Order: sequence, then structure tokens, then C-alpha cells
Amino acid sequence: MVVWLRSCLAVAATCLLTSCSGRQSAFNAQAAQSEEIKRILLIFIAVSTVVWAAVMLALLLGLIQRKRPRDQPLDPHDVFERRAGSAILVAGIATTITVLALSVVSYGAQRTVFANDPAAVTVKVIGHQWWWEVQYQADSPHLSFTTANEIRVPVGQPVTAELESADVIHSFWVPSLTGKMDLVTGQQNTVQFTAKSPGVYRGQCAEFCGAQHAHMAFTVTALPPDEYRRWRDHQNQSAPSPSDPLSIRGEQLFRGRGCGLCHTIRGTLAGGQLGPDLTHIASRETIAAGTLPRNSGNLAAWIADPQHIKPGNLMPKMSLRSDELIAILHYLEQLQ
Ligand code: HEC
Ligand SMILES: [Cu+2]
Repeated sequence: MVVWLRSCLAVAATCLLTSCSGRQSAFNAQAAQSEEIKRILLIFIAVSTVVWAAVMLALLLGLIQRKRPRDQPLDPHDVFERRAGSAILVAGIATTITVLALSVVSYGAQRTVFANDPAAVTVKVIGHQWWWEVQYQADSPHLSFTTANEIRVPVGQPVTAELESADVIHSFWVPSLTGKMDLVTGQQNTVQFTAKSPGVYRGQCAEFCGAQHAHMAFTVTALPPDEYRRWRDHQNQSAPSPSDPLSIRGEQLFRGRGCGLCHTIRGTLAGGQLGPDLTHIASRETIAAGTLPRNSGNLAAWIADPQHIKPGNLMPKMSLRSDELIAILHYLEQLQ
């Protein structure tokens, strides 16, 4: 392929591949914080473009006006040196002004981006290899509950996420809502965002944290406040007791086969802390931190062999008979 065609294709592909919209894009700003980030991003891009164009222009002028070599190149050339000196001075002053101005712009954005208003909702988000534990914290303990990989928030109200890690460093990033913030063991970082419109915004761990880092996604769903309260009150309830024989057997197997050593199902004897809380697993949209949509097929495939779907993840493959798998699956699907 001719070189120029290849170059054009490369440029065109870059334009297509840089996603400038969608539910995981800093250009699709849906919160006060991300709007501010988008604003300074555009200012920086515009200024950098002007600077780049000016440098290219200077280069071009230099090439066009190139002088023929002189006989005595080492002789001082007063006029030229004076002109060069003033050009460098002007360029130096312009650079200083540009850098200072951009610093002021970015400093000004911090008020919004690092807002710390009284929060309507506080969630503690704990990063695990390779999933997100989400603890809703409220003044009254009966309004506090734990879920995983899906955060729901009320629209128009400030939400504070308190970030911690259970193992290595992770990074919390929902481009449509706010900037990145690290989750570090033994330290609490916080980030605040106020979603402006209802919707599902995708987030992603933004700090390489091991083999399955790429499969460590999550969603933030912004809901109208009354819908949010309904969801919260529902999540807050313990799991319903199994009623039909198959799910009763499933519940027994869940504990008997060791699932309950790692997973909590509130209201039952399963109280493990190593894996996601499964009290309302059947109300979630995805499993394994956004890796697969939650449906019977995927759930069964996951329980049968999680290592096939997400190699290296911390849930071991357990050898279950097919009737045991069906009973456990049936039980988990009741956990609305
Ligand atoms: C040694 C601990 C351990 C055991 C035992 C275990 N799990 Fe897990 N489980 C995990 C971990 C860790 C994850 C999260 C994996 C990831 O996404 O990286 C997980 C994820 C899951 C998920 C997906 C949850 C979500 O919200 O994404 C389901 C469902 C599940 N396990 C069911 C089971 C069942 C059923 C059993 C018993 C047959 C079981 N687990 C046994 C640790 C365990
Ligand atoms: Cu990660």
C-alpha cells in the first residue's frame, strides 16, 4: 500500500478508535465534576494546538528563508544575532505566560473537581483483585448494607465514595462522572460526584492490578431519588428464605459445598468475606465485575468453572455434580 494511503488510514482509524461518546467517556460528561474536567481538557487541547501550529510555522519560515552558507561562517553577524535574541525573548515570555495561565485554569477547576460538600449518600468502595465491594453507609445501621460491582446513586445529589483497597493499588474511574482516584491499602481517599442526569455510567479499574485487571469494571447507575430509595430499601433487606424444595436444597448445598465460606448471603448462615456479597445477586445486571451479563447460562457457567471465564481469579473451580449445580443456580436466581 502506498505510504500516504497508509498514513491516511492510520489517522482515520485513530479518530474512530478514540471514543468520544458513550457511557464510558470523559467527553460524555454527566456530572459537575466531569464537566469541569472536560472544560479544562478542551482548553488544554486548544492551547496546545495553537502552540504546535506556531512552532510548525516558525520551522517552515526558517526552512523557506534559509540563507546561503557564508564564506566565513564564524564571523559575528550583528543583525542576525539581535533578531535571534529578541525572538528567543518573545518565545520565552510567551511560554511563561501560557504555562502560568494554564496553571491558573487548572487550579481554578479544583474547587469543583475536589468538591467536598455534605454528601447525601456515602459509599465505601473497597477494591479487591478483581472486583469491587460496595458498602452503603448510613447513620442508622439498619440502613447500611453491602453489595458488589454496581453502585446506584440518586440523581442531583452529592455522592461521596470513600476508597480503600483490600490488596494492591486499584483506581476508581468513571469518566462520565469524575476523574481517577487510587484505592490504596491502609489509606482512605475520597472522591465526590453529583450525577446530573439518570443513566448507567461505566467505570473501570484504571491502575494495573494483576492478571484480571481488564475484567474489573463496574457501573454507576444514577436514578431519580424515589427510585433510588426503593432500590436501597430493597437491597437492605435480608435474602428471602427459600420456599420450594429445589432452592432449599440449593441453600444447603451453598453452605455444604463451601460457597458460604467466601460469600455472604444476609439472613442465612453464609457469612464469608472473601468474595462478593450475594444477598441480591439476582438483581444485578452483570457478574464477575462486568465480565458477563447476569443470566442463567452465564451464572451456571461461572459456578461450574470460574477459572475458564476469568483465569486466575480468586474463586476456585469446585467440582459440583450437575444436579448440585442446578440446585445452587435455582437458589441464587431467587435472590432478587
Ligand atoms: C475461595 C473463595 C470462594 C469460594 C469457595 C466461592 N467463591 Fe464465588 N467468588 C469468589 C470471588 C473472589 C469472586 C469474585 C471473582 C471476580 O469477579 O474476580 C466470586 C464471584 C462469585 C459470583 C459472581 C458474583 C458477582 O457479583 O459478580 C458468584 C455468583 C459466585 N461467586 C458464586 C459462588 C458459588 C455458588 C460458590 C460455591 C459453589 C462459590 N462462589 C464459591 C470467591 C469464592
Ligand atoms: Cu485494576
